[in-house]
Amino acid sequence: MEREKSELLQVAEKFEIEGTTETIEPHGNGHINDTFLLTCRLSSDVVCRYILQRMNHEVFKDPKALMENIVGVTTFLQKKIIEHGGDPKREALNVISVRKGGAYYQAEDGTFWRMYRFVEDAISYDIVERPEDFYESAVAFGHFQKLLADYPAESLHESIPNFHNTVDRLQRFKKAVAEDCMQRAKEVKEEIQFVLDREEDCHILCDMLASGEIPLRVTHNDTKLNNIMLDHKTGKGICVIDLDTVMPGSALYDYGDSIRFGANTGAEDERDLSKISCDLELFALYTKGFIKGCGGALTEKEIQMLPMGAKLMTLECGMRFLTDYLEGDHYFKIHREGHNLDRCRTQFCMVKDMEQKWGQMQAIAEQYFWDV
Ligand code: ADP
Ligand code: GN1
Ligand code: MG
Repeated sequence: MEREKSELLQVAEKFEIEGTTETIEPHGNGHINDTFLLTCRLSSDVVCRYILQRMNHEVFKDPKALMENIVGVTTFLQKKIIEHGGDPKREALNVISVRKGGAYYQAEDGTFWRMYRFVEDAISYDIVERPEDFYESAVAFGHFQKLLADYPAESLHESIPNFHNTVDRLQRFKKAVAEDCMQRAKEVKEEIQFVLDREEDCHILCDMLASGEIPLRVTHNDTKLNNIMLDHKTGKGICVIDLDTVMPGSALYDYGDSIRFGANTGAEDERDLSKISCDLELFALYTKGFIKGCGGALTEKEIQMLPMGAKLMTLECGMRFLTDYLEGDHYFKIHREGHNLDRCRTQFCMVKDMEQKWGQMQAIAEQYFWDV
C-alpha cells in the first residue's frame, strides 16, 4: 500500500496541483473507475483537495475521446453557470490539466489518469437518507439536462456505444447465456427466465426514439445518487459528477436510472430481498423534482412514459449485472463472491414490485404533468 501511495503521489505530481502533496486515499464507491482523494498543503493551515482517477480503459476504450467530451461539457457548463450568476468552481466539475499539457496523463504502464478539483462542503450519498435529498438530486439532474439542451450533440463521442440500447443489451445477455463461459447459467435459470419473459419490453424506448415519438437529448446516462454532490449547508444538488457517459440519449434514461437506485428501499446489493421495494413516496418526490428541474422541457409523451423509463432502466441494469456474472465479473467491480448476482436480484425484485404498483406509478406521473 505504501508503495502504491508513493506511486499515486508521483502520478498526482504530473498534474497542475497547488501546494505540496500530502496524503492520498481511496475514495467513494463507484463501480467503474479507481478514485482517490488527494490532499495538498498550501500553508500551515490551508489545504487544497483533488480527486485523482485511474480511468477504466477496459470500459472506456478511447480515453482521449472521453476526456474531449468531459472538457467540452464542463467548459460549456461553467459558462452557463457564470451566466446564471453561479460559482463555476463548485457547480461544475473542474478538470485539472496535466503540466505537460492535455486533460489526461498516460503512465508508462499504460494506465490513464485524470484529476478534478474536489467539490468541498458537499456530500454524495450511497443511499437515500432523507427524502428531501432525493428531491434535490432530482431537481439538479433535471436542471443539468436543461443546461445541456443546446450543447452541440454532434461534437460528443459515444464513450460507450449502445450504452442504454436495451435491445442491444438483451442480445449481449443472450450471447452470454449461450456461451456460458463460467458455467453459471444453471444456477440462475430463474433470473434468465425473468429477462426472457420481458423481451418485448426491451424494445419500447428504442422504438420510440427511432420513430421520433420521444426526442433524443444530451443526457447524463448514469444518474445514481452518488453521482451528485449535495451542498452541506443548503442541501441543494450543487454539482453533477461522473460525466463519463454524457451522450445523446433519452430523458427517460436519466429519470429511470435515478428511480432504479434511489427509490429502492434497500441497497443495490442487498441480499435480503424482503428489504427491496419501490418506495412510491420517493418515486413521487423524484418525479416532481425532475419535471421541475427540466423546466418545462419534457414533452407530454415523455412524462407519460416516466414509469416505463424507471422500469426499463432497472430491468436493463439487472440484465447487465447478470450478464457480467455469467461472463465472469469483468465489468463491474465486485467485493465478494456472487456480488453481481446479488445486484441483479435486487434489480429484478424492484422491477417486479414496480409491475405490481404500475397503476399508482402512472397516476403519479400524470398528476405531476398537470401540476407543472
Ligand atoms: P465511478 O465512475 O467509478 O462511479 P465517480 O466519478 O462517480 O467514479 O467517482 C466516485 C466517487 O468519488 C463519487 O461517487 C463521489 O463520491 C466522489 N467524487 C468524484 N468526483 C468528485 C469531486 N470532484 N469532488 C468530490 N467528490 C468526488
Ligand atoms: C456504474 O460508474 P458508476 O458506479 O457511477 C455504471 C452504471 C450502472 C451503475 C450501477 C459507465 O455506475 O451504468 O448503472 O454502475 N457505469 C458505467 O450501479 O457502466
Ligand atoms: Mg459514479
